[in-house]
Parts: sequence; C-alpha cells; structure tokens
Amino acid sequence: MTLIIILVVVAVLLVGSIGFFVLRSRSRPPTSSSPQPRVLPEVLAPESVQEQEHEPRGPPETLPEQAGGAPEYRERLSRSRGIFATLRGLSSKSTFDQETIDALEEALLGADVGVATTDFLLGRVQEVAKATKSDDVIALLRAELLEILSHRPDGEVIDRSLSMDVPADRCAVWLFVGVNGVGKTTTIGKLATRETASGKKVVLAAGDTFRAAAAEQLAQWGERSGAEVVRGAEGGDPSSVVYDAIARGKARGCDLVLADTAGRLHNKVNLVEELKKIRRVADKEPGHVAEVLLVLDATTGQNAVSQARQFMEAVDATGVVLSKLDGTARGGVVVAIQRELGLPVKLVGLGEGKDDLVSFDPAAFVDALLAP
Ligand SMILES: Nc1nc2c(ncn2[C@@H]2O[C@H](COP(=O)(O)OP(=O)(O)O)[C@@H](O)[C@H]2O)c(=O)[nH]1
Ligand SMILES: [Mg+2]
Repeated sequence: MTLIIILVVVAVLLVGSIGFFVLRSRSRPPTSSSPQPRVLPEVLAPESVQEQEHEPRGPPETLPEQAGGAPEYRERLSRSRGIFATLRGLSSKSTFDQETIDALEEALLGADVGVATTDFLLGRVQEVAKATKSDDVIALLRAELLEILSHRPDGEVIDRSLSMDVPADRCAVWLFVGVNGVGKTTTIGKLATRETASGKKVVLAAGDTFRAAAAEQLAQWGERSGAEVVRGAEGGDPSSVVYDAIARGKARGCDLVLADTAGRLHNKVNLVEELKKIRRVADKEPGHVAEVLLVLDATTGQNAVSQARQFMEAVDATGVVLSKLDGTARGGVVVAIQRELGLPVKLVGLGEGKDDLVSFDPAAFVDALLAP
C-alpha cells in the first residue's frame, strides 16, 4: 500500500514538472535563432512638405537677461565653428595641396553647405589661389563666402532691410510662413519685443488657428512684449483673424501687424491655398503686406532648402528668417539658401530668448566660422 502511495506521488510530481517546463518554454521570449519581424524605417518623401511635430509652448521664462543685448555670433555658432577646426589648423601651411582641398571639401559638406555650393566654392577657391598665387585657404574661402552672402549673382548688394513701405493710411503687415515647428511664433515674439522697444505700435495676429495652444503661445509673447494680440476660435478662419487684427490695429493707430500662420493643414494643397488667401486678405485695405517672411529651421540643413522651394512656389516670399542657427553644426546651410534660392536671409535666430533674433550679418557669420 505504501509503495502504491509513493508511486502515485512520484507520478504526480513527474507530470507536474513536465507541464511546468512545457509552459515555461512557450512563454520564453524568442531567442536569436527565432525569426524576428523586421521594423522598417519610415521613409519620408524628400519633396513633401515635412513638418516637425511639437507642442506649441510659450516663451522660456527663466532665461537670463543678456548683459550686452544681442547675442554673439561666434559663441552661438560654436557647433558650426567646430566643423572648420581642421581647416583653420591648415591655414598657416605654405602650400595649397590636396590635403588642404580635401579638408576644405570636408568642412563645407560637414557644415551642410550642400553639394552644389560646395563644388562651386571649391572651384572658385582653387581658381583664385592659382591666379593670385595665394596659399591661405581661410582668407580665400572667407572672401568667396562673403561674396555669395553680400551680392546677388547680378552684382547687386543684397538688401536685408525689413520694409515698412506702405501706401498712405495703410497698416504694414509682415506675414510669417513655414512648416510646423520651424520657429514662426517665436520669431514673431522676438520681433514684437524688438519693434515695440523701438517705439512702434505692434499688433499680433494669431493666424495659426489649428490648435488653441498656438494662440496661447502667441498671447504669452504679446504679454511679454506689450503688443496687442488678436485671436480667433480654434479651427476658425485664419484670414478673418488676420483681417480683424489689421482692422483693430488701424483703429488704434498701429504701425505694424505681425501675422502668424499654421504650418500644417490636412494636406499641402490646403496649406498653399490658405496661405494665398491670407495674403490676399491682408493686402486689402486697410492693410498692406510689406514682407512675407519664410521661416526655415537651420537644424534641418539641406532639407530647409527643399522646403523653401516648395513655399516659394506658393507664396511670394520677400525674405528668409533662418531660426536655430545656435546649437547646430549645419550653419553652412545659410550659404546654400542665399546662393541657390536668391532670397535674402534677413534675420537669424541664435537662441530661444527674446533678444536672440538678429539681422543677418555676413561678416560676423563668416568670422564666427573661420577667424582664429
Ligand atoms: N535654439 C533655438 N530654438 C528656437 C529658435 N527659434 C525657435 N526655437 C524653438 O523652436 C520651437 C518651435 O518654435 P515655434 O515658434 O513654436 O515654431 P512654429 O510652429 O513655427 O510657430 C520652440 O521650442 C522654440 O523655442 C532659435 O532661434 N533657437
Ligand atoms: Mg506657431
């Protein structure tokens, strides 16, 4: 009897442990020998208007006031400057050899000047080096970059001024366009600060009605800068908001309306049509569109150039604001924008703070990259 009981207990234990091992092996994660589903990277169409996802947020609150006002190009462009370190190191050499040419090419491509403009610059620098028997690669590059950044191909000096040129009794409107996340609202906030400080009466039009948070972000900049903000309902008609802002501005004797727009809609055609409509409406009495500023994000490098081409088809931009030049090594894109698009880069963003928007200064920019 005892023997039977022992046999039954052993049998039960045996069956239990087999069941346990079977279950365990089923729930084990697949080993390297088991095939895994491959996750393919999402392919982005290069020619589509790509937007950068972000939650609109208000101006940074804790930024220290800058002691000297405007930020320093050299300090803010330290990452792009880093790309030119090898080239700067070669500048004192007394021969213009293959090593120098390779370092030049590497620096230009590394700073996202782009293939076409890099080829152009390599050709020009070598040509001038030969003709003048010069071997100072930094001096040669500096001169060529300044030429591209200061003159149009027809030789005319590039005009970077922001126009307030409007018919009598009209209110000047500066319209800001560009994809989501590039820095339109922040640029408007910084400009509102600058223009109100210079004595202008400024009204901000919250033409990005896509999300309530966008108008809220603009409202915070309005509060900070002392500019009045006109906003509509979420999902409302952006043209009406812009028109209301102009009418309000006109009634209160304002000098300038800065109009924000949404960088995204359900599709590209809608966005383009919407922008055209806003422009038409803003140009009606009592408004007059004096600037259409295309905001591009420097951290997107060459993609900013293709984005710009698409916007230029849709709206007649009068200039570019290149944001986020700080904190990116891709600062060379400004050279490609200037040379390949023929649109003046009027303003650059060197940080998130209210004083971090400056007029584009080619000499300060080039020296930030190349000066010892
Ligand atoms: N570092 C840096 N950040 C910036 C600059 N301009 C804008 N930003 C940031 O970029 C983000 C998107 O800006 P926002 O103005 O909301 O873009 P919008 O969607 O085009 O209106 C925000 O977090 C801004 O603070 C800049 O010049 N430098
Ligand atoms: Mg915005």
